[in-house]
Amino acid sequence: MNPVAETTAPKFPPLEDRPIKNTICLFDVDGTLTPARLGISPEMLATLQRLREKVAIGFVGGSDLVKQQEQLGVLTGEPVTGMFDFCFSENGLTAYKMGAALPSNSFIQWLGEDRYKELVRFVLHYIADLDIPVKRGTFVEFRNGMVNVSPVGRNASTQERNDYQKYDLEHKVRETFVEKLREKFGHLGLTFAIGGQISFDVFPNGWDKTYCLQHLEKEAKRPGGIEYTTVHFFGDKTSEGGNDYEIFTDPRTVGHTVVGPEDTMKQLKELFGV
Ligand code: M1P
Repeated sequence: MNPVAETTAPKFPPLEDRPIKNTICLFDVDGTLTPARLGISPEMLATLQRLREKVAIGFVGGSDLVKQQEQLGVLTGEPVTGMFDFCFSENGLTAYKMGAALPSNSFIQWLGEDRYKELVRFVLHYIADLDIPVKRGTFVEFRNGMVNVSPVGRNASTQERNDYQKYDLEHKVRETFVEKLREKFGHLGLTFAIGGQISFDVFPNGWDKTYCLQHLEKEAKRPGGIEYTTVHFFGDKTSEGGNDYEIFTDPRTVGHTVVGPEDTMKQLKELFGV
């Protein structure tokens, strides 16, 4: 299913007619709406549909739209851009509002080819020299808005991911790697964020999840646009160093820490009765 395919007629009230019109709920994806890298559950889907009757909803994830489509659209096959009012892939560098694309940005444009090559050369040498129990493939994933680096490789199976995560926690592989990168490349204005199970993300300072908030600010300035005076954010990696930390602590949001999708649903029930 093409995630940007035209969506069917809206089943939800237009944004300006939502009962709690100036409120939006933004969700991290992995560990918040879905188990890490897995699909959304029918219960979560139904909860989001009930919530969307009341407030605007959006997701903000580090992965690209194709991966979010796989995870969030798995049950219905519906384009994910039709399932949420706002879709912020790659932290909002690729963004959609009501199924229509908003202006995008890119990492390589910002960094330039030469500095990018220097970074990748260092990363691949470092991984080649790492002695860890298992290595698979795709150690560097080049994305529109960031580079994702994984010592075990993104081709690891679910079991290999879980095993690596345990190993990493004990041996601080990613933590040490990131410290080295900060020393060597910190002057370029890059952020290194450990978010998921097996990797970390590298992107320009400020291109964390707070990046997506500028789309909401632009929406408020648009003639007839809605000003979201309350922006709830739900995420599972909200501690310092986690990839939800910046948006969670941003003064423009009301942050909620969740321990997994079940907890997200529990908190939504308490807050909005859905
Ligand atoms: O959303 C959290 C992270 O999810 C994935 O991480 P991992 O593969 O390590 O579990 C990646 O998509 C990463 O970019 C993202 O930050």
